[in-house]
Amino acid sequence: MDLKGKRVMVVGLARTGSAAARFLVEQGAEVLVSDCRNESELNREVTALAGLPVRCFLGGEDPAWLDGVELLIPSPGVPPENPLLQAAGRRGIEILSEIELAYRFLRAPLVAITGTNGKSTTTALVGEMLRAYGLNVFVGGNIGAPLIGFIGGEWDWGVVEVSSFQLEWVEKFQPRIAALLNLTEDHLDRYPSFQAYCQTKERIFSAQRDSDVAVLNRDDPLVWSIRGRVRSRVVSFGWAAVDEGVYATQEEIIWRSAGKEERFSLARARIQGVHNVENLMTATAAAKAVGAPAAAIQKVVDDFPGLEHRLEFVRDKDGVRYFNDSKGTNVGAVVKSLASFSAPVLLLAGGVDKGGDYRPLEDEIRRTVKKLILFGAAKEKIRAALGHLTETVVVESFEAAVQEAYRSSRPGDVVLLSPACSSFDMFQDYTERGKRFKALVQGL
Ligand code: UMA
Repeated sequence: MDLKGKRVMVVGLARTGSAAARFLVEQGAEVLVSDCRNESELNREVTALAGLPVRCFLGGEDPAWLDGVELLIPSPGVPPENPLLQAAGRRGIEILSEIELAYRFLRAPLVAITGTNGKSTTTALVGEMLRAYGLNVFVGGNIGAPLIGFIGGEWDWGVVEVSSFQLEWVEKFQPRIAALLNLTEDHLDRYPSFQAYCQTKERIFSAQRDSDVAVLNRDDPLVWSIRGRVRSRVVSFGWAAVDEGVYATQEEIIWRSAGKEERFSLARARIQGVHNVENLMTATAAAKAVGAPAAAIQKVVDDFPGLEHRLEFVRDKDGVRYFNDSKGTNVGAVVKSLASFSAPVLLLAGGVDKGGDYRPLEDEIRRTVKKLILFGAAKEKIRAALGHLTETVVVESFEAAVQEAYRSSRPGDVVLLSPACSSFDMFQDYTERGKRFKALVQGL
């Protein structure tokens, strides 16, 4: 793909847009960047581009900015209804996601991981397994580091977390190994239906060929139904024993292929919970498809400490354990997080509602939540859906939620921030929310 002299517009000037603009300048493109926020809100990002031949169009979305543009690169957070994307579509301007653009220039083969939940943990696990194998590996994508930033490196493999947003504008993106963990409701504020969201996720497999591998979850009917539609070789994982693929018991993960078998003990694993065994099964399937030896996989099963903001233990204060699960931004994630506890839980939830249904939480709330503490824009909607199931309070601020949990907890309880919502009403993103929670908890 030759970008020299091509007029390219990048839409959105945050992590993805900044990295894409830099890369396009290096390639000799004529680079335009737009963002609906104005210059005062984007001070840091604009300053970082100072000195580069980039023209910025800020504080709106005017289709006239597209005159002469031949290629448009939307940031993942920019929805298809965005006026610039709509106008570009009408004018026949090519639109490619940043992962598609990056893919065309990266020389390393890719392991790509998607799913509603567990994808960051699984991506990190695969990266660690391949490093333990001795490979030179990068780990990027939706996990926080745009793929485009890794172009030019001498990588043996890349491990990429991929979101549905990033899959909206892919064409040739062809991971050598692609995994789909699970599909539950998420981002229904962006997609017209759950089916549309699932179809977008499935695009991770669309350019694969028969020499590639698709890792699919046998226990998730929607994911498993994809097996008939992929061209690649299917490697499956799930809880029931199989002769080909990966399965697990409470004690170990078992990998079987063409009469060979390897067993990985879970006895020393630091990450706990049913969902983490599923993440480990996926990671094992992917790492074995790359060729990692058993010792490299077992080392990571034993040592991996878990990710920040994902069921992260914060502290024990007066016999009450506090956990930061700020990355629990959808109902399915919170169901799995609650399932990890047997102690009474005080659950802090709320933020921006994503248009889904809160009722899948009912059973876990009845089983383990002794108090529901609700904050943010969605608090009344969640109270209406779940408030009758346990003691429920609505508070006016995030700080008040932590104080309420502190006052109402008793030794042996768990205080869990697992919001089931996105954070944008109060925070820049879930990481800022998680860090604020940890600071408040440390201050108790
Ligand atoms: N903007 C516009 N017009 C719009 C919408 C947004 O100009 O219509 C501008 C905003 O003003 C802002 C910029 O676009 O300046 C934001 O772009 P972005 O939201 O894509 O932000 P990035 O920092 O580039 O982060 C993106 C991913 N964000 C989203 O998908 C929302 C990050 O995933 C990812 O880590 C990063 O690229 C690197 O690949 C975050 C996320 O929340 C973690 N992902 C969702 C999830 O995991 O559920 C999908």
